[in-house]
Amino acid sequence: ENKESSSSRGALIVLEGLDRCGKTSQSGRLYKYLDEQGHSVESWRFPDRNTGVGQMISSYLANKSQLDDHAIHLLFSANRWEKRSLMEEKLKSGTTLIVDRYSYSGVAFSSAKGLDIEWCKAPEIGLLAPDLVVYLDISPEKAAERGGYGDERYEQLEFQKKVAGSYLSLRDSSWKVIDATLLIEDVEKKLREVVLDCMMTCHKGKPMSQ
Ligand code: DGP
Ligand code: NA
Ligand code: NA
Repeated sequence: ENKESSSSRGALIVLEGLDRCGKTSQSGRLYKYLDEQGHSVESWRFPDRNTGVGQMISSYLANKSQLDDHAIHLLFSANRWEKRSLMEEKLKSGTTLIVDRYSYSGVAFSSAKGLDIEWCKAPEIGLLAPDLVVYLDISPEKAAERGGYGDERYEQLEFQKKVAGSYLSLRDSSWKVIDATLLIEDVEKKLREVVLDCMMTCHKGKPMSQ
């Protein structure tokens, strides 16, 4: 056995999907499971509303402030950049991160407003690349039925339809797509399977990608 490859890093696991796809409950359940199994794991989310930038984003989402579409796009991206070094540190020290939304949300939501997709992708270049992207798949109509949306800016059916279209064009064959309309326990089970599989690969010494 090669010592080097057994000194393992953590996996960067990203969950994506429309608002009300169940991402947040699933990341909580996944975190609890992995933690109980004795893995070093943390649950993260973007936007991280606790930072200064995050508070500006939060106020924008609550319709308490107005910002140019490009300006808010760059703030969401900055919010990921300000966590980048900590993220890298955690992964290198062997902690797996379950991240609720990442760069794909940035590109999907802003390009759904009509911003140029390449322009949207540019500020994300250089952030850490996920080891796994899981898309919790639900139609915008079904998502809207789930106890209704809150008051936040993007929680509107017509807009979510555009976001769904953007996600579809961003998806590639490496994404694991899980039917988010299954029973919560079944989604959880499928999620565990793809995540454990990914963690095995990382533990075999797959290098961290940029
Ligand atoms: P959440 O806290 O996951 O409910 O996210 C808040 C809202 O912000 C949600 O509608 C998704 C959207 N969002 C998340 N990340 C980004 C981003 O990077 N850019 C844009 N434009 N919207 C985002
Ligand atoms: Na939301
Ligand atoms: Na985000």
